[in-house]
Amino acid sequence: MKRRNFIKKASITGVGFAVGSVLVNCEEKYKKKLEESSVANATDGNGKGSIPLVVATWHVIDATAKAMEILQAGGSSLDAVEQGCMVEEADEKGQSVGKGGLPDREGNVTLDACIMDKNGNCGSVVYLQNITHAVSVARKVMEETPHVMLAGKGAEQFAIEQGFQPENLLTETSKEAWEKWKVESEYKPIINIENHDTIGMLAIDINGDISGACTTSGLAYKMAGRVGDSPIIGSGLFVDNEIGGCVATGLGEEVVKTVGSFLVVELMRQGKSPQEACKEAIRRIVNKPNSNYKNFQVGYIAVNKQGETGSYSIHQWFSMTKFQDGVNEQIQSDYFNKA
Ligand code: SD4
Repeated sequence: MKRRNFIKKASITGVGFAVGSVLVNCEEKYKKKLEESSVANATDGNGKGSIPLVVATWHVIDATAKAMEILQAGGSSLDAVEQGCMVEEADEKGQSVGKGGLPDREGNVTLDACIMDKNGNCGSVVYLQNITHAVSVARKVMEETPHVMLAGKGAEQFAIEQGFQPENLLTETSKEAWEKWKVESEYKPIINIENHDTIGMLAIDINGDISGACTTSGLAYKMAGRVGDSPIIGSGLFVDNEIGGCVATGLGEEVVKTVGSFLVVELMRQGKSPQEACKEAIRRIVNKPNSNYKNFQVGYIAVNKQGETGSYSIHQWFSMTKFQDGVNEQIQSDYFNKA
């Protein structure tokens, strides 16, 4: 097949989540994890709570534990979300974040990340290669440059200048998965469950200040050059220290089209609880004319200034990890598609 046709075909299936197989896979993988965890049912939101508090997308108790360690020692929410996300970035077994992330269809691991602080400052990197801790580079962009976002080679060069060590992010396992994908699925990519493991994290420190971060290798086998929602402030992440914060996971294109995280924070500003706000943001996606939401997943988690939390997704098996009041637990998200 000619390359042009390959791109066209692959982009249809490669950017969407193949719902049948994905949801089956989701069920197997996350059901097991959820069963193993202490699970609270989140159908009515996740209630009030105290600060400090940290929440993150999916099942990442080591990451939330690290973040809470910092918060309990009196550290800032900004340090907490950065270091919490770094735990997942460094974990080679996680094939959707940092080192070991699944590559694009040309075999390149490209990372997207962003961070936002209590003052509304933010930094972001897109299409970053060869640097494991994309979230830390995003923080450096925020703190050391007059810019908000750096991309590609420029971002990599900046990271190296800042002392980050370049390394090959394509592990043997991810390389093998990519090679298998090329052989078996050249014209019809199979969407792997690992596509769902972007980590987005929100924290409130003992001063009541909110920060957030998000980091991912994006969709596996994406087109070269593709950037998702995760590094886009307002889409993958938004924090307003007066109101609350939100992070997104799932099919980034759909999150970008609805500016999802900003929407959730604005809905909380108008009086909705984090749970109601996440639900409404999902409703905006599924209620679009001709929405093919049955074929993809999107999930949001949110916190408000009072330390209430919420999470909501299109399909079942999205979960949030929450560390609050001494309990670090995985919470199954409520979801739209109950049919
Ligand atoms: C993206 N939103 O690149 C990310 C993927 C993701 O869990 O969230 N995976 O579109």
